[in-house]
This record gives sequence, C-alpha cells and structure tokens, in this order.
Amino acid sequence: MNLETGACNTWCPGCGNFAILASFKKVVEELVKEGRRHEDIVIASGIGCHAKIVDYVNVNSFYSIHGRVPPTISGMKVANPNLTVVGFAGDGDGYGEGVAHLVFAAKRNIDITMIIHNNRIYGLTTGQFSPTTPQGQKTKSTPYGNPEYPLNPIKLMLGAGATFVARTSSFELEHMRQMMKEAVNHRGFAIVDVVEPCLSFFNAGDYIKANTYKMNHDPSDLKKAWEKACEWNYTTEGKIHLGIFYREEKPTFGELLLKGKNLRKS
Ligand SMILES: Cc1ncc(C[n+]2csc(CCOP(=O)(O)OP(=O)(O)O)c2C)c(N)n1
Ligand code: SF4
Repeated sequence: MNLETGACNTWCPGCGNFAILASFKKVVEELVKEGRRHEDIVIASGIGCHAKIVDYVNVNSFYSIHGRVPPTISGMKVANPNLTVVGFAGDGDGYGEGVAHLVFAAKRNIDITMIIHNNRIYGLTTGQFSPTTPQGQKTKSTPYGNPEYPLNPIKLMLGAGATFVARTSSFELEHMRQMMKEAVNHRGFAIVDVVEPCLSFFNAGDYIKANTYKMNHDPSDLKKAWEKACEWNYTTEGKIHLGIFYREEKPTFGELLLKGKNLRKS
C-alpha cells in the first residue's frame, strides 16, 4: 500500500517528527493488513510543526485548528462509529491551547486516539516555552529561564479518567509503533505522549536517550501508574518511564449514547 502523498516535507532534518511519521505509517499498514478498510482510517491534526503530519500520510485527513483535535475527531467518531480516528497534537496544541478539550475527551471515554508530539517547546512559532518546558529553560519567550513548573500530562490524563495512557520516545521506533497500535486498538480514549527533541529550538535528544526506561508493571493498577508517572515531572531529572502506565476497559461515550434512555432515572 502506498502511504506516500508526494507532499514536500518541510520538517527540519533530524526532527523527531520523522520517526513518529514512520511508526504511524507502519501501524496503518498493519491495520489494513488485518482487515481495516484504508478509507475508514482518518487522521486530524492541530496547528504546529507536528500538524503537517496529515499532509504526509495518504489516508483521509483533516487539518484542524489550534488545540481542537479532540472535538474534531470526536465529531467524526460520533457521526460514523465505524471510523478509526487518530489525532495528532503538539504539547502546545494539546496541553496548552486545547487542554480542556483533551481533559473532557478523556473524561467521557470517547473512542479516539491522541498522539502527542511532545518536544516541550512551540516549534512552528520558533521556540517559545510550552506547558511541558522544564523550569529554568531559556526560550524565546523566557530569555531569563522559564519561571513556571512544567505540567505532567501523564498525571493530568490519569486524573481526567483516561482509560489508556502511554508514553514513548521518538528514539524508540519499535516501541513507538507498539504503543500507537495498542492505543488505536484500545476501546475508549487513548493517549500516547511521545517525548521527542526539537532540533532547532530545544534539542534535548541526548537527555531523553540517557534517561528513558521501559516499564513492566501491571497496567490495570492505577496506584502503580500514578507512582510511575510521578517519577518524571517533565523536568531535567528523574526516570522517563516508557510504556503503558494505565489501561482500563469501561463503556465508551458512543456506547453510553446509544443506550441513552437506560441512563435516565425515570
Ligand atoms: C488560537 C491560536 N493561537 C496561537 C496560534 C499560533 N501558534 C501556531 S503553532 C503554535 C504553537 C505550536 O506548538 P506545539 O503545539 O507544541 O507544536 P510544534 O510546532 O512544536 O509541533 C502557536 C502558538 C494559532 N495558530 N492559533
Ligand atoms: S522547528 Fe523543531 S519541531 Fe519544528 S520541524 Fe524543526 S525540529 Fe521539528
């Protein structure tokens, strides 16, 4: 299957987005081999360097607006439950501008997948700090160092009720493919946080490579998931655990909508 689009790729050489793109294409190929119709796989993105991914994969796609990927793909899923919908967002896009949408998509357990290109900086707008930029980091908008504490999106998503929460790294192609595939196959809201470098504005590649570890705990254990999530607060120290923090099966928003009247008390 040809997943090339012919669009000119404008990412900087060495950007972590290339690895995310390659892993996702493998997932699409596998899904189609396993029987999912090519035309039933739909992707959407927000705004940022990450967002160009929709131009680079030959599947049905939608370039949405900043932070609005979760409602965009939620609408698609509600309108046509047969679709497999996957959203791509940046850390600025998903954890900043659109964070309320992400929280509410997790809360209602809608059957969508979000993949976050977490380079911990605003790439497209040339290097302002984002919600996951470490404290003290000098950026274009924090020339004396970022005074804020970074947001820990794993804890945020666990707290919001996400039923699949995973983290991977753009340096781990096979692990990334596995996490994306598990997320897409999960019935309910799934999020994969992909830690990656931005070669031009926050090149933390060596730090990421030196501090990532694969987890091996029981992903149905929420307490353990929280413990693991607390070991790295997106700062400059601590173990960056990779793998599935938490997975739970529970009725999805679509299923609950369909049996709506059974939910009413009278
Ligand atoms: C409502 C709105 N606010 C601000 C912008 C400007 N803007 C475009 S991309 C971007 C940040 C993108 O950062 P991130 O989501 O981390 O993606 P990256 O470029 O790093 O992939 C901003 C602030 C916009 N397009 N729309
Ligand atoms: S600015 Fe950063 S995120 Fe954007 S393409 Fe270049 S390396 Fe990638």
